[in-house]
Amino acid sequence: MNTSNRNDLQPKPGDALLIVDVQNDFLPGGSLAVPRGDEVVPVLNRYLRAFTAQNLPIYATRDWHPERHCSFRAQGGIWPPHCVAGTRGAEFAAALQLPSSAVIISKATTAELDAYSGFQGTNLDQQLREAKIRRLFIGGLATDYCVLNTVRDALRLGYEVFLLADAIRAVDVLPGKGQRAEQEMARLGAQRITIERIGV
Ligand code: VGL
Ligand code: ZN
Repeated sequence: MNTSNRNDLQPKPGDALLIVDVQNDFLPGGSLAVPRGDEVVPVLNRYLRAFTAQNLPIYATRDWHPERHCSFRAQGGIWPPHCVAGTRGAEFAAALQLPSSAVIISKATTAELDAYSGFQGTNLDQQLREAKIRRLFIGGLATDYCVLNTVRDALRLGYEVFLLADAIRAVDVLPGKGQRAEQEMARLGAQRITIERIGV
């Protein structure tokens, strides 16, 4: 570990934490379980504490599908049914310590459209602009789908992006997909960090 970097990235005004889809269906035991997806929760709780301690805003996206969503196999999609709005599987992980002030962004809420990015079909960009956010600290599930697409859009929209490398996990339907997604995000300009940089 590069200890010279320890503590050099204290979150400051203009920063926000963006947590992607840490929902029961993406955790072990869920209908679209991400291997070791539960491991992101305690790490994200540390990022959450760092941001709440500085009174900085927290955004949490959630996959929030109707019952017969186009991404489900029965509708010709590639996924088992998951994150159906209002079900237990769509709830945030119980152990994730989201403050009541967290802004929840629901996505892919209509039957005909899928959205892997938290910016797609939502007002997330508008809300971040109104809150004068310029740097986004992004972690959650899954590295190779919703994290990748959210990071890609964030960079395209001009945000500085820190990818929380210790708080992401991949579905990895094909081996190596998670690693390739991480390489792609770095190539596009996302900066990989771990919790030590934040100093908590
Ligand atoms: C996701 C597959 C299907 C994700 C959402 O949150 O990464 N993956 N829907
Ligand atoms: Zn989905």
